[in-house]
Amino acid sequence: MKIINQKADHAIQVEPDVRHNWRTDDSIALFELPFMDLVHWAQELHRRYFPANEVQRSNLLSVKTGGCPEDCSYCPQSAHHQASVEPDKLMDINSVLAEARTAKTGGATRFCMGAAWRNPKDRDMPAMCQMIEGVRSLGLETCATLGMLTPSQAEALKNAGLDYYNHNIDTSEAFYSNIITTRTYEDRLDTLMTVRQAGMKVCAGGIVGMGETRVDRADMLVTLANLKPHPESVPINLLVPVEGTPLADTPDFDPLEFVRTVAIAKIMMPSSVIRLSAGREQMSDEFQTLCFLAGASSVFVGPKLLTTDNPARGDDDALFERLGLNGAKYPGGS
Ligand code: SAM
Ligand code: DTB
Ligand code: SF4
Repeated sequence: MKIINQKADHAIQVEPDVRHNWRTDDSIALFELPFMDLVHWAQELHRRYFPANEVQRSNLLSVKTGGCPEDCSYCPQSAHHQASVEPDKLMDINSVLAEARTAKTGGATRFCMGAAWRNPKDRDMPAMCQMIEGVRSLGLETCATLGMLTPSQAEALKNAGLDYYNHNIDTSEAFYSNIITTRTYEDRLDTLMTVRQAGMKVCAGGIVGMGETRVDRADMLVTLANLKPHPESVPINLLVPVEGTPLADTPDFDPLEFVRTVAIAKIMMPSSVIRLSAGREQMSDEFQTLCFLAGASSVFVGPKLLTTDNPARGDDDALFERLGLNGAKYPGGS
């Protein structure tokens, strides 16, 4: 076993790269590594599995907004909170497809449809399946995040051509009840298993900066990294504090600790795509760049996430150009 952490007593197993026997101690030892060693290791692993200078772009659309019966304390769409999101009904298919066309023109390769549901009702399924079929026929990969699923709903989505299903564990099991009380951690893991059994790719991650401890972040990553197989896609969200939600006044999170979390997600799940998800609007270009260096290789593009702001397309294009990402020519300096 190669010892990576020279300062700590705990030796970190480094081979094989992809494994499912992570312990909290391992994850904490990673958090304690010198920043440069950690980011260097994450970047090295990233390059073993993915092209070095490519960042995949997904586009999010809220197809059913607000009025959600769940009480997730970070979420402006919960009916339990007083955020200014107006509840809306399920969008019609033509409007969804118009958004998908715009997303494709803007360079997105995947289109993710989100709904503020605890779970879809069976009567919503035909419309959802039509949307998925329509988006797929435009040549985009499809993703949906609709809450908990029954096995037959998962199968219907798979048959409609859904490539990815997003369902986050959000935080550690220990911290979870501080954030959500209307469904359990176990419910979340069950949904992930249902998605996997239906043969779809799994997108599962969490949120950083909700007042959790480093041990909670370490534990959240252990839970994700011990899923077998690993989720193909792992979104790491920085909390977007929204007025009217219980987490509105949460203090700003340390950017370097966020970058560490991204790097550790990459080290623990090197063959998975780590997505730098919510929170980019609050980040500087330099902060985002450090996340890419730490192995994040996907972002949400377009001016809105579900209900909150995301960087304008032009700003993202300019950053991609400055970094020479996705074949952009590195511009001459002025
Ligand atoms: N209702 C479905 C569910 O919760 O599974 C799907 C949509 S829900 C908005 C998708 C994910 O967005 C949540 O699990 C959470 O990780 C993330 N999210 C929601 N609000 C957020 C916020 N204010 N900041 C960061 N991430 C957020
Ligand atoms: C994920 O992990 N983050 C995205 C997506 N999956 C669905 C959602 C972020 C939502 C941020 C708050 C909002 O815009 O309402
Ligand atoms: Fe509802 Fe999803 Fe928001 Fe929770 S995160 S309140 S389930 S929309």
